[in-house]
Amino acid sequence: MYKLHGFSQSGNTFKVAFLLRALQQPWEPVFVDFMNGVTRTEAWRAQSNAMGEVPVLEEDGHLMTQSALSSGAASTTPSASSTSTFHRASS
Ligand SMILES: N[C@@H](CCC(=O)N[C@@H](CS)C(=O)NCC(=O)O)C(=O)O
Repeated sequence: MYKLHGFSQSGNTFKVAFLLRALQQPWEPVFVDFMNGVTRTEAWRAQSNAMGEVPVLEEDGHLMTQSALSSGAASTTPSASSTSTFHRASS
């Protein structure tokens, strides 16, 4: 199941959540306390997103960033039967 790290006021998080719903993929939200600066910590940059941003989409422990890329990749995925709905930038 996908885990979407972000927060509800984030338009970039919303884009990915919208896509997951549209593709009928099971997912769960993981709240990131953006307003209190979590994404600007060294820990966040080291463990989640070196850019210091949300959203981060997690699948089986693999982290994906950049909402537009995941949306674009999914829109060009030829079949819903693919192993993964999202293409991974690092594989
Ligand atoms: N290109 C990134 C942009 C993500 C982005 O800008 N997210 C905002 C929240 S909606 C953020 O984390 N900004 C970091 C900051 O303002 O410190 C994407 O599409 O995922």
